[in-house]
Amino acid sequence: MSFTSPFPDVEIPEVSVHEFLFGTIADDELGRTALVDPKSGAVTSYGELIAQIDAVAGWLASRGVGVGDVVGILSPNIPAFASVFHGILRAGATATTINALFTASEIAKQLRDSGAEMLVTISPMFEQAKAAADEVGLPAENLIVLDAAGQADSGHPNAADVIGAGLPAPQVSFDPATHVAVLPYSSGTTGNPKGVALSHRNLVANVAQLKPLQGMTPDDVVIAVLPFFHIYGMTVLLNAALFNRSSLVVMPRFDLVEFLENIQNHEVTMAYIAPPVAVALAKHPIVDDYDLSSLHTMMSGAAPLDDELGQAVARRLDLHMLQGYGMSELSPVSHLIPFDAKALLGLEDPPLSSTGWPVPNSENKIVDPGTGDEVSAPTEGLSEPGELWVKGPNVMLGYLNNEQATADTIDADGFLHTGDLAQVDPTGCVFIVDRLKELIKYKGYQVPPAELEALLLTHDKIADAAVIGVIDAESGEEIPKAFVVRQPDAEIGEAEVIEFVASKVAPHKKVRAVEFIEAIPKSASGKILRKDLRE
Ligand code: 4UU
Repeated sequence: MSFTSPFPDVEIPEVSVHEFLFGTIADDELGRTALVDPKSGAVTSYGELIAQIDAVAGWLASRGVGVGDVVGILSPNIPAFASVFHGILRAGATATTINALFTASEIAKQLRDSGAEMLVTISPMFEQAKAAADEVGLPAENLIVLDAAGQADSGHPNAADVIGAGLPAPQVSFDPATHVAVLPYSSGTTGNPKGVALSHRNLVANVAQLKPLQGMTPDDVVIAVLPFFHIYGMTVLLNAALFNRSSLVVMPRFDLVEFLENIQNHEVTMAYIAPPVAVALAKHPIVDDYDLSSLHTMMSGAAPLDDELGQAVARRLDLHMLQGYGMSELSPVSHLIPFDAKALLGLEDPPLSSTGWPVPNSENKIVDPGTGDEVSAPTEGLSEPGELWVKGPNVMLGYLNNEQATADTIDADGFLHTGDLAQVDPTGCVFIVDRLKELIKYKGYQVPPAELEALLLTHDKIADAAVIGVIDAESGEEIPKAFVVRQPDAEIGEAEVIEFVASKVAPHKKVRAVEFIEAIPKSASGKILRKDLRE
């Protein structure tokens, strides 16, 4: 079946991200709070943020960075992330956002693949950043360490150099429909992580598509604990909240006590989370010690939310719980339970096991992966399951320098094949029921099996290996599990395999279970038969 969004189309202006977010800002909005740093209490107003963005863009331009250049950002959520990220886009350059937990070699891989000539980081990440910069040959003046004061002789520029100089933003021109604004990395349906080329139009479109569904207003205070470097935080927190003139309470990492304190102390009204946070909120006794009554809406995404769990959070915190579905390649949001289904669609809220309806200006198909035929529309209950295909202005331009992977993912009619299995009800509400693709998600973060398999094969006691996602019996969460074939006569146990991988990759990519087998099941063409492993 093929169906369109039940929401009216929205207008998507043909402008840059900067023009879209700030081009029409009113004088009386400049004094409003854009960003709060709860640790220091520092507040950045919209006016200050815009001035900082201009300064970053001006400094980059003075260094010859503009259209066609790529700048990496390696940082957890801090207020300056917003100025640097939007400064890069304002200068006409492309931002590649790097997972703040990455090891030096993972960082270097992304810098090299994206062609980044500059890297912006902060001092707690200096060691990895420097090692990666050295590995790809970036000179000291191209590694910016924002909070490194008094390091004049290190040769690394800092925030005072970059923002303090107050250089005027350059005039740049590019086509928002085709110019790459950001390059987050995703492994997509198969293989290694690839640069996801998202245009200015993609990012503008997704904020515009979300606008009528999110219900975010200038009175909202939004807690920004999901990382800005991942597409969920980038669009739904950073861009959408700034567009709506809301305030962001910026947290560098998740800590339950700090999360609860910040909600209470800053009277946070909206929270965007991934399912592991919902588990803590539903179960931890300490939650009762805080006044969280300011919260009116919470939305979960990035991995499946259990219906019971979602309802338990809604009851305990007395808030409206919603779910969204997205993918880096979709800028990312393609489906959402809106904040007011009754007013927008005349419908009751669907169960929290659903991810809601296609966002405005988009079209979906549900296709049987075996036959390639569209499944039939249900008259009642749910349709047969099939692969979810999405078409709309938020579909990426393609994977960077990878025409084959792009062609395998976006078909000739413009539909992006998500690799997720979905069912749909008669109103067009979508339920994600399984994942067809290789991708594993650990706490909402991507774990690309191909990368771990390649790493395992470098161990001299391992003859062959395959990695799949399994549900951990204790936590109920998906974890990466390795199937390992030992070299003849080699002795290697579970602990050694786990430690080996852990020493080389970011913590979320750790293998968390190991099973030794005689041979990895493979097809005639040599593809790992993941279904057989699962069974
Ligand atoms: C079951 O995780 C993301 C984006 C998530 C997102 C963003 C904004 C969710 C809601 C929102 O409003 O992107 P990626 O690229 O890291 O991972 C994409 C994959 C999907 O293909 C799917 O397998 O993450 C999984 N996924 C989900 N699965 C994402 N959201 C969901 C969900 N239920 N709600």
